[in-house]
Amino acid sequence: MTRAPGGPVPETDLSVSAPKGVAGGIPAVVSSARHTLGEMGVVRTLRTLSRLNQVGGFDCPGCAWPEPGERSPVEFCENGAKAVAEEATTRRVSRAFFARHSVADLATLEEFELGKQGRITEPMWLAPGASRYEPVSWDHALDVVAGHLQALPSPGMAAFYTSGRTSNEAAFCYQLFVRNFGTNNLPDCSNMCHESSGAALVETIGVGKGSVTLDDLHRAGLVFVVGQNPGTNHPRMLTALEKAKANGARIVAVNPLREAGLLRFKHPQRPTDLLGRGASLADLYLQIRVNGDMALFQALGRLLVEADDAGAGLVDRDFVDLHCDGFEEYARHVRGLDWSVVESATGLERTEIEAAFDLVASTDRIVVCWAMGLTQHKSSVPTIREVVNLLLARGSIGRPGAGVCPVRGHSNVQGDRTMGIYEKPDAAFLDALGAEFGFDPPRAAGYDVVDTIRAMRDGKVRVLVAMGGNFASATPDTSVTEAALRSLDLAVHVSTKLNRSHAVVGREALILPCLGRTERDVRAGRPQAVTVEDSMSMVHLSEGTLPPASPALLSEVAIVCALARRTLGDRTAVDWEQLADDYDLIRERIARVVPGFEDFNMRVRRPGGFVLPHPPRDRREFPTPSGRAQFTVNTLEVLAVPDGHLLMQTVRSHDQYNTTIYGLEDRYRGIHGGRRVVLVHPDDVAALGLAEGQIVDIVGIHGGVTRRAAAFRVVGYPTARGCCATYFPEANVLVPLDSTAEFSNTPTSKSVVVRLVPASAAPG
Ligand SMILES: Nc1nc2c(c(=O)[nH]1)N[C@H]1C(S)=C(S)[C@@H](COP(=O)(O)OP(=O)(O)OC[C@H]3O[C@@H](n4cnc5c(=O)[nH]c(N)nc54)[C@H](O)[C@@H]3O)O[C@H]1N2
Ligand SMILES: Nc1nc2c(c(=O)[nH]1)N[C@H]1C(S)=C(S)[C@@H](COP(=O)(O)OP(=O)(O)OC[C@H]3O[C@@H](n4cnc5c(=O)[nH]c(N)nc54)[C@H](O)[C@@H]3O)O[C@H]1N2
Ligand code: SF4
Ligand SMILES: [Mo]
Repeated sequence: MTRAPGGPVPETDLSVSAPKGVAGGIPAVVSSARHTLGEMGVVRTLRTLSRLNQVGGFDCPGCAWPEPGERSPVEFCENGAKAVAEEATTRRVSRAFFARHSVADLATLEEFELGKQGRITEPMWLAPGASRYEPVSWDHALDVVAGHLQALPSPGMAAFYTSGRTSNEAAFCYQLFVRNFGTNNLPDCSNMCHESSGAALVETIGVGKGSVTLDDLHRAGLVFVVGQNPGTNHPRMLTALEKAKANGARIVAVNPLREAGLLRFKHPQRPTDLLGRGASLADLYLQIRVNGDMALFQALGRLLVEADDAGAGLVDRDFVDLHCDGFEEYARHVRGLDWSVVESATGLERTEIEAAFDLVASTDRIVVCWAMGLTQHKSSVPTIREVVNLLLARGSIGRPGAGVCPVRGHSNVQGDRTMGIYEKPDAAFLDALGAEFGFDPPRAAGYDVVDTIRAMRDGKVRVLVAMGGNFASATPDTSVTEAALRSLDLAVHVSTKLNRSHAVVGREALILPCLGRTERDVRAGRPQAVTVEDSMSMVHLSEGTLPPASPALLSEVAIVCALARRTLGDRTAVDWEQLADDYDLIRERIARVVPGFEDFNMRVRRPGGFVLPHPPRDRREFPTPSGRAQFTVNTLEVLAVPDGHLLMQTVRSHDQYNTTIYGLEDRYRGIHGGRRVVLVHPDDVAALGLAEGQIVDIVGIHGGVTRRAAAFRVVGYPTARGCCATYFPEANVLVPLDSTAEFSNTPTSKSVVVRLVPASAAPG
């Protein structure tokens, strides 16, 4: 299916069945087998999957969920198997393919088709004014990049994006190169992902990362899973939830959609499970309105404070007095909370919230897990602060079985930030970096993703270098972003597979093909391993075993070091060649710059690696300016959704990895053969005068600009009233660039006010 010249057309193969009530089971096994065997064949599949997530093997490129200490021989899920198959596929993009397809042609292909072409095997160059990519030598490619970067009037006219699969070693070298070049323009996928979590956690507990281990989750008394769809996006989390339940935990799901993975789970690798009904997961399912979570957590706070006022002793006074600031102001604020506002914001009955509160009151071993359903709203940072308020009041941070658990997406997104991929680095990090490498790093904050798009649009950024990812499709406001990308002098993509970003280019472009996680990385005759950090701050080794997809591939580390050497010339005191040839030397430098990495090379070679320090988790120490955890007062604002409109969220299907579309089966939600659907509550379908199955355009107005996504099929679906859901990235055209979260500048991909209008006769 290609993009039709007049715009998208309705998908004729699309069909809808009832949403599933259980995740995993035989369909998960069948689906992973179909994908892996189709891409890799039997021998390669067995050889590759047997090394996945094993000690001495490679880290799963799927998500950032941690591996348990004791590994089973099958330590991966359907999502992991698909992510591996996507990378370890035997298909290759040939020279002939690039010769056959002009860039304009590539831009008519769907992501699905671009990805399906297979691995990129050699550097490709789109010369100035050319219409097609042509193969070039690495030497030539490096000269092109260095030439452009050196010619810029100021280093700040380039931006250097990172997606979250990049290893610690590559990320560390990359930020070193960029800062040595002279800018902090280091936008990354985190800016669109968990930035809000980092901002809220740094402010309140002093560390921007989760405070729980897998063991804490297993020992919890109560687990909230808020704004997260683990059955699809972190499938092995279901095993942890199942274990927690077996140990007596209760689970509360908070989600506008009824997600199968939160209802019931059959372990796909446990034969006894495959025949049975599976384990039920959520004890309470709060089908909250989109963006209603801040009201929910304030309401839980109010019930807690009131019960405490009445002598229930539910506030952990010892902890609060010893470790926290601001409890009284917080308590005063939540006492004044208006229930009618809570009910309209959450769409929940007061009795439902009281039922959740009874669980909160029943244990102080509370873990709150969350993902994009909490982080991609205007009020995301205050919402997450509100989660922290509740946990602090119960003394549920720094206690076994309790804490905050932002569940990260990309497999090394957390590690990349630890390595300094950040547009607003702190002074201590820059001081250490400058001292170690003998230069003066730039101090001014750089551009994040949204500001990079603005700067490209306004002609202030002329060169974009992307270490992985798919900038064109992952970012908001597709039309604005694509126009900005088309205005560049040069775009450089270090990539494994083709995607839309390679087709939406300005004057000149380069695709630099790199090794993936699964592949052997040999430098100077010696095999190299890289390291990654998971969502629970465990750092461990990853070593690929497959022969590279092509002899011309270089590792990300080698590419970064070569770019740095060529670009910086004698402006750098760093021995880039040495670093590129021995990753142990990079780790030695990391150990001297990044706190928590002392004896890095030795400790990371222990089976399973090591865990980074986390003062709130380890010692109930809170490295905030006052040295205490902060309660906060957050003003509750309810998003105004005018009559006839819906609050739209964008989600991932079960058959995609971000902008990589594996297929058209969203099995758990019952959507088959297509993706241009909008999920709406059946009563809203009727109230809006629409019919299920009807084709509509989705229209949003923001800042006086109308945005339209054409030809979506209306599907009646169990979602909260007043809300609807579409898939990312098809709906990104509707997410306004200028609608971002306060304090984190994350695009509000989960709260877009839209109208559904009968499809126009001539779409587009
Ligand atoms: N298979 C697969 N795995 C992945 C990915 C993938 O694309 N495919 N992507 C990876 C990445 S980078 C990330 S960041 C994670 C993302 O993992 P998730 O955050 O689970 O991904 P989303 O599909 O964005 O799902 C958001 C969930 O939040 C709910 N939600 C939306 N708005 C609200 C709200 O206002 N309140 C509440 N309470 N809930 C809400 C949605 O209904 C949905 O269930 O997954 C990672 N893992
Ligand atoms: N509307 C909406 N927009 C969103 C979101 C949403 O929920 N809704 N989610 C946001 C989130 S959470 C995220 S994280 C971003 C994701 O944004 P990105 O990380 O930019 O996007 P991906 O689709 O994960 O990138 C896929 C590409 O990475 C390249 N790649 C894969 N593996 C490797 C590798 O090992 N090395 C290198 N160099 N390249 C590799 C391949 O070329 C592949 O095409 O999207 C954000 N955008
Ligand atoms: S849960 Fe995530 S890290 Fe684990 S195997 Fe599945 S995709 Fe890979
Ligand atoms: Mo993400």
